[in-house]
Amino acid sequence: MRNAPTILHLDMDAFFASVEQASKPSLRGKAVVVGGLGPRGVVATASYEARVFGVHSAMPMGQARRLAPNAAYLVPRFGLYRSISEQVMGLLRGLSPLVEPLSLDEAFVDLEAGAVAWDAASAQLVGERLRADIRAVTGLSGSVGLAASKMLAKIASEQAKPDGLVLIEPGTERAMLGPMTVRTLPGVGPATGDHLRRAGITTVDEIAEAGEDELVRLLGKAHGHALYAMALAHDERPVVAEREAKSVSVEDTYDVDIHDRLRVGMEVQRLADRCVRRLRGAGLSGRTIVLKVRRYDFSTLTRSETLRGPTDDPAVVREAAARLLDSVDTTGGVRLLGVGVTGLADYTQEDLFAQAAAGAEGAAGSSAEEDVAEPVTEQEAVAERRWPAGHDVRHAQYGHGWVQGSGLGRVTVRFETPGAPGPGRVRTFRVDDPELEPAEPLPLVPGGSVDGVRA
Ligand code: DCP
Ligand code: MG
Repeated sequence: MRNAPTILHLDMDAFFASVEQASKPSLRGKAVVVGGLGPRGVVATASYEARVFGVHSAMPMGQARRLAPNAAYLVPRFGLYRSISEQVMGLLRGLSPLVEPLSLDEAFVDLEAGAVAWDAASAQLVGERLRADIRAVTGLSGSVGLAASKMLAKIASEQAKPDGLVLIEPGTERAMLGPMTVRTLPGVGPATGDHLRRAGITTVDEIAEAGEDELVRLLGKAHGHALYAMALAHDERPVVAEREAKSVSVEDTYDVDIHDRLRVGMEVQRLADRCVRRLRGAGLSGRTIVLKVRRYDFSTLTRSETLRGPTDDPAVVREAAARLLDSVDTTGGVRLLGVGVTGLADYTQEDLFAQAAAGAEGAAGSSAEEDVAEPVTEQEAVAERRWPAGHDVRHAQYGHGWVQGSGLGRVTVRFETPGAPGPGRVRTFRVDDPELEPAEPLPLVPGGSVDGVRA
């Protein structure tokens, strides 16, 4: 491990919700929940004001509404989030060639490789300047962690939240980690935490005391070893800019089309196992499971499901692939099948046991995008699709605004734009008002660009 805190981890604060607050002046300082608004919708994220009520990511939307009935409920605008993410990642790439994005709002940066920092003082300066630049370019706040390893940099940014910076001085890592709960370590979620607690292990120090053999006995070889090393603050993983493999996949073409549904199912299970062997062989795990089916007439379909966190568990991949297959019509026969895993990470971030359990119940969570709005009546459905809550509109007379809500043939719009000093006026229209039309998002910062934005 290096001896200077020159690995930086950035994580934007309440990312989707902060973007919505920045673009809608009336929502600043308010409880905002972004996610799927249909009956099976889940929370993608909640503003810090909404978190006070207990609302958090991955919670069913109905529960969020019970906890925070007065919050603003908005449908995600992924195009806008992606374009802001690109601005942020651009700033990071200005610091170093070694930038490793983990998601839209999170990345590691190796500052030493960029020759912008070599010790604690220079790293701290770079981190503070980065936070200021992010605010200037996007209008948003991000939290920064600085440490000598990826694991600790990520723990530091978590401690820095919201809107802060934490630097862990090399040499102080073990003393700092020791009294912390095991849940601080990557890969330890509620279920793994429970499992360890039943064995009398609740703190990081207790993992170190239990010893490696005991950890392996409790959690299996791969995860036992990994967790023990992390408890000792050993983490040599380098920041990697471009993953060699963006996905791991396997496929088979059949000489004779397979007609038997059972046989198709068995082939998919076999491919899932092979895919996981490759994944594990490369020391990777991934978040999105992809099924590919080429039918007798050469029509090719891909279906994917995104889990809450990366997995390398064969049972989870097999179950996801089977669920995906359920949605594909194979009458007529198939000539090719494939299973792949994308969204790769080099360790399993989410709770290992919980994920297997969720997978088994079929609750692994499809992406929020798919869960958006499933309203009751045909007419309502059309209105909801055309006027999703939170999306931008333009009115011929009143200008740019966003949908506050729709129903019963009406759509309510608040006319306000990102730079405005205060909340804008609200007006209600018929859903088929010819003067009202969907619009593209505006830049969050005056003069900023939202090139290529498709919300
Ligand atoms: N996200 C999601 N579903 C989840 C978790 C996150 O769709 N289960 C999305 C919404 C978040 C974004 O990814 O805004 C970033 O995830 P984070 O875990 O970093 O959460 P936030 O940025 O929202 O909050 P924090 O301030 O805790 O980082
Ligand atoms: Mg974040």
